[in-house]
Amino acid sequence: MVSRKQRFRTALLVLFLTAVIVGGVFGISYYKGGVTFPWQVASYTKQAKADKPAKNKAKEPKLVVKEKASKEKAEDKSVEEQPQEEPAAANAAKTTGKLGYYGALSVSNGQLVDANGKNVQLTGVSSHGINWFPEFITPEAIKSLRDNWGINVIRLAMYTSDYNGYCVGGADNQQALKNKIDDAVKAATDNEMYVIIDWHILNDNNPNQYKSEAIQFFGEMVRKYRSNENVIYEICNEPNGDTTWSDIKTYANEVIPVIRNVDSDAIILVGTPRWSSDLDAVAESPLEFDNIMYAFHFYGATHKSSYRNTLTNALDEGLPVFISEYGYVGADGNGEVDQKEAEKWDDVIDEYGLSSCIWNLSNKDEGSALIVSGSDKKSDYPYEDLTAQGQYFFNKLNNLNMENTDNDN
Ligand code: IDC
Repeated sequence: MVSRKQRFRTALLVLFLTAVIVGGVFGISYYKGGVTFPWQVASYTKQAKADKPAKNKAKEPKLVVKEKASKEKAEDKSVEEQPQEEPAAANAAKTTGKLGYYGALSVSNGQLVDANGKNVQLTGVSSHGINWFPEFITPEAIKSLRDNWGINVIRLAMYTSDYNGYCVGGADNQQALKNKIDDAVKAATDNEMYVIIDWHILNDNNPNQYKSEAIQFFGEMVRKYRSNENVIYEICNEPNGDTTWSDIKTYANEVIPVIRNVDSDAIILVGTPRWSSDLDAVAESPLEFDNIMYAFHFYGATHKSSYRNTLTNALDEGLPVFISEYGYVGADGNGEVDQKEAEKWDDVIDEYGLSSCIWNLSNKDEGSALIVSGSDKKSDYPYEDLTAQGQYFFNKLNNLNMENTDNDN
């Protein structure tokens, strides 16, 4: 028989064990956070309410950012699909290719040649005076001429005596001109182009007038650009008035050694009497330096067959000639393109593979400017912003570049 005392003890033990087991299970669960006791509900709800906006806050900006980002992307896409998204160059007139870059050049048998002795033809534009229209000679402008028109040479015309010229405008002006040249040489180099530094004498008709300035200037230039194989030095634009070839020789024989002492093989262009047109006098008594070319300039509406004969006679005699400046308009830089003469001149240039720079890259209101005077463009010119001479030149480049591209294939 089980006594009452024993039953009572057993019941107490069962109760105790149950309490231990139930308590243990709840304890562990509570510890792990898996059980919510009724007394906890109120505070949990409070906490949850407090947490929720916080969580939303943390999420919301993310969502907003995401939404914005994807919206922006959608907007980007719609812009991308529209052709005008490409900035300034979008409606620029572009030729079909680029003229070649040939590395270091030299003069051999009256021809400009590359390292393999192959004839090289440089075709490009001359600036107007960099002291006159500096805004047309920027790195962007030079790059756009290379990319859009495909030219492979740019001439930097720095007047010496006319309008803020190097020799008459003071020290600050000189520094500004040298800075302009430096930016342009760097841009030409970056874009694999040749660049001509032109000592643009004109109303100072005899180069000996500023000979010591020229010596100083070219000395400084050649020390700066001695390792630039693409830099060409033009030591006097257009001697004129009663300046003779003998005067020019005196000048050249002093200035050329200044360049040669530092850069023994740079190409040097030398202006010739009567606004760089008298090659007969030169052919009779050329300079005794290597890698020299003589400048010949023509303006088609003024200079016709007798001028062309002078040029072809000199070329036939083997004189190295560079057309460092020309126009299809009048010699005063104005008037209309003479279409018939332009074609005849171009035929000679093509036949002899001559290098040339057209005058001038500006929007001055004159026939020789390449850009119309109403245009505010300084690079990436649309075709309709080109003058008659500009359009004629652009069309010529397009044909040249097409030939160039064909030859490459
Ligand atoms: C002209 C410019 C003109 C400027 C003038 C200054 O086109 O805007 O007012 O010079 O005298 C040259 C010269 C070149 C001339 C050009 C046209 O090298 O400087 O530019 N020309 O006259 N030789 C023949 C013609």
